[in-house]
Amino acid sequence: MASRFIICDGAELARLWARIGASEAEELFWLPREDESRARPQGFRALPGGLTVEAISKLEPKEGDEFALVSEDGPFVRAAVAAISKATPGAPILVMSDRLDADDIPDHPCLRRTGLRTQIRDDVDLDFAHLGNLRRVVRLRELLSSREKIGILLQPDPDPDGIAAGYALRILLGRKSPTAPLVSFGEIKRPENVAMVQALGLDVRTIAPEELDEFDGLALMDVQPTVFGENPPARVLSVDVVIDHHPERSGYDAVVKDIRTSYGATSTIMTEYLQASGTEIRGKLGTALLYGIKSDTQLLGRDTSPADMQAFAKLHACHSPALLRRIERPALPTDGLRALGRALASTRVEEGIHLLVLGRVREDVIPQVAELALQAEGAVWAIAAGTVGGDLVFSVRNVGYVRAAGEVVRAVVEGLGVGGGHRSMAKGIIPLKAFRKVYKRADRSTIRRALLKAFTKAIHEDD
Ligand SMILES: [Mn+2]
Repeated sequence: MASRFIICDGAELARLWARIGASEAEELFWLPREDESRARPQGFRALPGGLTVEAISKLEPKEGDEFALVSEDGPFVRAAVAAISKATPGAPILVMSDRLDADDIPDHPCLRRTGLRTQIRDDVDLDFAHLGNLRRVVRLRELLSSREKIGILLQPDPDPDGIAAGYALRILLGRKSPTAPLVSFGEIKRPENVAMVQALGLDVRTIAPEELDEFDGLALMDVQPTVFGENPPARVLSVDVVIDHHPERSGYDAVVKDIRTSYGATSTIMTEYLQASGTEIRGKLGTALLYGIKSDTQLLGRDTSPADMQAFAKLHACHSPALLRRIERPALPTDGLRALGRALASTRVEEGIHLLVLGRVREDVIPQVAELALQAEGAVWAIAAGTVGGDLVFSVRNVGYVRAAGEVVRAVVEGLGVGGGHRSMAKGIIPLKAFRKVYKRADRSTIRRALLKAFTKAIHEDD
């Protein structure tokens, strides 16, 4: 086993180390300072002859052994690094100090600098953060435990973050859906969100505001009361719980309120609650929260905080990859596959644009086909279009280093329909009526010609 030679500058630092305790691989040395007692700190040996090449050589360092220098004194560190370099060239050195300047640290090919007391400080702060979360969980449980039926209210057309956070609250309260249902004033519309609740076996009930009367407890997740229109129902202006990460609003009362605007997702707050209270995060819950964070932060891109990263890492270790795949890649219906087959039969990539027109399909097929289309050789842009109800719906993907997909789609639908998105993914909807007004017909070859022309123009507009 490789050794770690810990060399402390003076008895005070050595005693600090001794109180924390050493691991088996660590050999502890100390050099007495002139201004302090020469009494040997427990567990430490004196470095025979001081900070010299000979003294280091006597330790017989082997390949793989490491050194730590614990000191707040520049000359000490410089002398030690010089002696170690001579005795065992290139040996790894960790300098532990809170006060040294960069100038005090000599050049060395394998040296890392870290804090000393600040290391403990960070751990202590982290533990107090856990304790703060535990306190909130205790309050939540005290407040709600005696209630018969708690409504967990999400925003209208709930998104994955809200759904996951609401589900996490239910688990945290030790309840099941009959006594803590997820409810919303508007149904889930986006097909990928419908796929999420189906894969997870969750139910989000759409209710009218009057139906809130059946609950003797109300918690708002990923939303605040004044979001519900100009005149929100009175019942939501005075609630038990609000947990959210959107900008804080005024004009309502909540007994327990936890709003963290620096967080990328409410799912992150809930992950911290679960961890702090020692609640087991099983595959289904872990997957829901992971997907909630992923979708609200666009895979840890926009608006991501270190807390989101930590929660993501924690959840990644306890999610179900199979379940996540089912959410992100919902099963394709066979008629959707046939439409894809027809479109692929005559496919071509023109000037980096790969456009597939599918005809009438289920809406969730379209984004999946766009993902696939981007894999074609030479494709920089992929567009999948299909007819859903009375609309022409299309999904757009690009390789990421070109004009933002959202901007392109907004240019394409201008005056015809609605659309938008982000850097590398976007969606547009044009009512067939509006399309026919401009292009006379809405058959597949007309759609293909029209979209190709509009996209080619929009993509190159900035050049
Ligand atoms: Mn959110």
